[in-house]
Amino acid sequence: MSSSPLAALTEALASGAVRVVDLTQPLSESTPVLVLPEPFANTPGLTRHEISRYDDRGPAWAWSWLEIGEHVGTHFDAPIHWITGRDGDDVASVAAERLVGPAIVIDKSAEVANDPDWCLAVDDVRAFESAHGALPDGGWLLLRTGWDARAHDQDAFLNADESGPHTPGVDAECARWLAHETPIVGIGVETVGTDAGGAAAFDPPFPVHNYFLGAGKYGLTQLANLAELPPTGAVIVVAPLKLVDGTGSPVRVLALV
Ligand code: 23J
Ligand code: MN
Repeated sequence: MSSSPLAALTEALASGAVRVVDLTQPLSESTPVLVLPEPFANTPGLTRHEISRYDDRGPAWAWSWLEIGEHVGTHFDAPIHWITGRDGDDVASVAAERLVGPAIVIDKSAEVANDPDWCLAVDDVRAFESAHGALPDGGWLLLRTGWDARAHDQDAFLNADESGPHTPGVDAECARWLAHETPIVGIGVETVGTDAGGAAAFDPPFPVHNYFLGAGKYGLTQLANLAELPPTGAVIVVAPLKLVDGTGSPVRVLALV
């Protein structure tokens, strides 16, 4: 028998009783990026600049330097990303304890298959709580929508037409309630941003960003493999770069299941 919780975890990892699920999408030059409408500025995706490749510039080594936006691919939104959180934490200031915690998964992929503009409402979360228990203190709400299946294709991922992008998210009242009246520390989604594609027209605009970051909470985007997680009981490890004054960062997110 194990004498400590971490020894028990080590044994469980070795035996396969606990598995590690990678919730991170691959990061490459073809990773989809957010496109905001005029007149807003947009982020570049990833560009790699080669320094050497086992050649004259470095005979025994290969390395590159990166050009990339803070908010590209599977990434973390820090409070200072939004004006409502401007006096809050930058990425480097986020306490490590806030980056490891319980995750609950609300699966609305069937609803989203019928309506790409579908948004999570307070009643959906209440129904989840009735079935599975209260949202966990210090935890993360992960919204499964099936949108990860589109993550290899920018056009399918953004799903835009004449009226703008059509991707699922969270309605304004639910965003306010989750941020201000529940003990979770963050929300994670499979889409390009934590807000729905139509959220520029919500009141307030981009309510997940507005309320979560304003409350000192966090966002995670472009998650993968949420289908492998149970509704409750997983633990996630969220590891953004410790980027000083960063508003966000590409992140590796791992789940223990
Ligand atoms: C800036 C403005 C609007 C949005 C976003 C960024 C993001 O989704 C992001 O990556 O934080 S919606
Ligand atoms: Mn972001």
